[in-house]
Amino acid sequence: MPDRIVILTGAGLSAESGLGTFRDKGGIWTRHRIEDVATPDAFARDPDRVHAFYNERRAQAAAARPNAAHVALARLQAQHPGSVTIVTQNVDALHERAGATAIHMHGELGRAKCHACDHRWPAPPAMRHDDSCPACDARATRPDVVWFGEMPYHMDEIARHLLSCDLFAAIGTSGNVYPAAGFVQEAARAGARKVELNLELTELSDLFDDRLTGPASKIVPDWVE
Ligand code: BJW
Repeated sequence: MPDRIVILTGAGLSAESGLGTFRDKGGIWTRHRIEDVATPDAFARDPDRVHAFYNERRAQAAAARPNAAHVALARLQAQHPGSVTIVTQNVDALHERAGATAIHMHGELGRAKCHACDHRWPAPPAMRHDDSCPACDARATRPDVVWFGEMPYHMDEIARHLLSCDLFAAIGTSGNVYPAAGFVQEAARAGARKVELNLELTELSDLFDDRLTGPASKIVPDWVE
């Protein structure tokens, strides 16, 4: 078992928990335009529409349960304390509910953020943009998620982990969105072995040393064993 493992997870990990992916057939971005719900401009133009989109997804995520892949990753992390860093692009809390800790680079559905002062706090099940901020009282509440054009969270911490890892795994992510799509190359520069676990090959597959294809609930537990 390598000393330092970084695992990047994406929407495919939670697909079998019933949460839709973004770019697969029937995915979220085939039903909603990114420009309408996932940019700062969309929020400025029509905050009610953006909140309706995220309130629905928050309810779906609350009803979902971790699947065998989340459980296997939590077990791996528990068996190797301090060695396994999970970086997730997912805004659900399924890693935590399986017992793991994860770095949420694209934020969390379960948190709210003040557009005026950047204060962040646990989100109510249904949020409105005129809910007031507990820190500054401004009525400018938004979901604490990272939209296109915004800086993902914890980038310095993630870069440190990538620069010192021996093994990098990307699970259930299409590799369409940067900076996460560039992590495999950062891990390569660190001399890490790279493995991709996905339902199918992706545009980035050639950058990996090993490729495991199949549903996450099957291939992740098998890989962790
Ligand atoms: C299964 C499975 C099963 C299915 N088992 N597998 C060039 C041109 C123009 C713009 C850019 C550019 N290069 C970079 C940019 C900027 C932009 C970007 O990347 N655009 C691209 C479209 C090109 N990026 C940004 O704006 C980011 N910020 C930024 O870059 O700041 C500057 C910066 C630079 C460098 C360092 C630091 C900062 C922000 C991106 C924010 C993305 N936000 C979203 C929404 C989050 C909130 C929400 O959830 O609503 O994040 S978009 C969406 O995509 C979400 C996801 O986290 C993200 C990635 O999607 P993911 O997880 O890969 O899902 P899918 O659906 O794409 O793929 C699912 C995969 O699962 C598939 O491969 C399936 O095969 C597989 N699968 N079922 C296993 N059962």
